[in-house]
Order: sequence, then structure tokens, then C-alpha cells
Amino acid sequence: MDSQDEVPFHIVTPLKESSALSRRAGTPVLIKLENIQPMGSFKIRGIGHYCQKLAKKGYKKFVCSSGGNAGLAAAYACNKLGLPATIVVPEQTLKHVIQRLEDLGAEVVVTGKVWDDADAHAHRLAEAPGSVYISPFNHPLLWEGHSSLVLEVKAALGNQKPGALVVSVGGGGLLSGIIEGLTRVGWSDVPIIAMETLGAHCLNAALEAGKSVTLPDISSIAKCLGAKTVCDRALECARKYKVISVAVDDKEAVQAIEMFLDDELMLVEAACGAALAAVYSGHIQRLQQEGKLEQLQGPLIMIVCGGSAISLSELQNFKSQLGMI
Ligand code: PLV
Repeated sequence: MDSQDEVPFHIVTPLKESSALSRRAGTPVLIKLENIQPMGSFKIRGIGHYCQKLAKKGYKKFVCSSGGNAGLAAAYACNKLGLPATIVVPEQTLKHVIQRLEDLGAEVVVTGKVWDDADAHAHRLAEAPGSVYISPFNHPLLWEGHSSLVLEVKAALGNQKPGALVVSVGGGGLLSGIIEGLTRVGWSDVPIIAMETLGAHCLNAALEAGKSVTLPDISSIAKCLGAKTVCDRALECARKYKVISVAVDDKEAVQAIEMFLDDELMLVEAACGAALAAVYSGHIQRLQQEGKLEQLQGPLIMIVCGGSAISLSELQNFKSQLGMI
């Protein structure tokens, strides 16, 4: 091994049976714990890989736009690579996320109402010589990095095939990477339940419209799902493979965070709550009753994507904002 790019920055995460989720779903559920990755989300898989490849090509300065988690992963990767990172985040980004970015030595630029605005600024900053733009969800190297998640599921399950996978969708990088992984291991017929929140439902809206759609605004609290337009690759994948799109409301996502905290003693952000709501709000069973999802022949794999945009006080804020307390 001649350089750091041989050693990935992500860890192999546990795939653990959840009796609480299995009971609620009425089918065995395995949780893939991406929340315990370095910097608390799956993002390090793709972003870490992407940064390592670009560093090898000689880029010296990385500019990443982010709702928070991709930025944390990029800052972490750059810190490991010994290269400077600029992370551009929108104004609503939580203070503790900004603090963590700074602790990793990143330069943090806070600008714009939502991620799309921050992203436009990041593109401008990346025009400086020697700099390179890092997308939080829209690049083949990122999808390749994310696909490692499925290889781990395959290694853990052996000959058993998953019944279905549940995944959150923001800009669609995770979905694209998961599909790349499923294809690589010969599981491309496994259904994927693609979860979004209403108000950040760019994939759902595009599938409904039959073409790419740009949402007018991000009104959901799940800001890390808040890309106004899903990437083309994810839309193409959703059409080509067995992807079932579901949009839940913010209350369902927040309720799922709370129930997961009670059941598994782990706190995740709303972007992940959207995926958990597939089970906690009964969408799996509903889809089966409606004939949209077949009877599962293997375990349901819930990708616990994690996320740092949460704390106990932020959870309380969400609940009061949504009239839940
Ligand atoms: N978050 C991106 C995009 O934000 C970011 O910059 O961090 N779950 C969590 C915890 C996430 O942070 C994200 C994406 C997703 C799910 C969705 O992943 P994607 O964007 O690859 O579909 C605007």
C-alpha cells in the first residue's frame, strides 16, 4: 500500500437485528448502523473515497457544499489527507455542526437560505486555481464509495438475499450508490423503498411529474434532505430499478426519531427519521396491502443513515414547531 487512498476513511458498520422494528414491521428488520460512522453518517463512504481520488490527482483545496453531513465527512477526509477544506452551508445549519466543522480545521462559509443557494456559492469558490468542487450527492466517485455499504450487507448475509432496503433520499447520492452496490452483488431485483419528507420530496415529485422537478422551496425540517432537484442518476435509477418512492410528513419523521431513540437508544436526525418512518408509520405494511410491495422473501434492511443535525434540545424544538407538545 503506497498511499492513504488504499485505506478507506469509513468503517465497516454492524448489521444488527432490531426486535423492536421487526415487531412493528411484522417482518424481520436488520438495521445498518451508518450513524456510527466517523462524523455520524454514511456520507464518509462516498465523500471519503471521492476526496482520496481527487487528492491523488493532485488537487490541493476542496470546496464542498452541504446541508451539514457531507461537509462533516469532507472536513474529516481533508483533515486526514492534510489538505484544506472549505465547507459551504446554508444559514439554518445548527451551531454545533458548524463548531464540529471548525474543530476539524475546515473553513466554514455560511450563506443562503437552503442548500441550493450554498451550492451555487461553492461552485464560484471552487473556480479558484487548484481548488476542486465536491458535490454532496452528485458524482460517480461518491456513488462508488457509497456502494461499499451493500458489499458489507452481502458479506454479512452471505447467501441470504434482502427482502427490501429502506433508504432516505435527499439529492439521491445514497440511492444511486446503493443501486450501484446492488448491481455489483447481483441483487438488482431487490426493491428499494426511497423515503423523503414532504417539502423536500424532489424524487417523489419528479416521479409523479414524469420528469425532473425543481421544488420551489425546502419547507421540511429535514434540511439534509433539502436539495430542490434530485440528481439525474437517481431519477434514472428510480425508473430503471424497483424503487418505491414514499414521502412522509415532518411529524412522522420526528415521531420516528423519538421511537427509534426509545427502542434502540440512538439519536438520529430528521433526514434519517424519514427512513425510519417507513416502519414506524406503517408504510411497509401499507405498501404490501396495496400490492405495491411484494411479500418479503428476506430481511428488510433499514439503512440508518444517521446525521449530526440533531440534539435533545433540537428534537424538542422540532416537536414544538410541529405542535407535537
Ligand atoms: N445530506 C447532504 C445533502 O444535503 C449533505 O450535504 O449532508 N441522510 C442524511 C443524514 C444526509 O445528510 C443526507 C444528505 C441524506 C440522508 C440523503 O442523501 P443523498 O443526498 O445522497 O440522497 C442537502
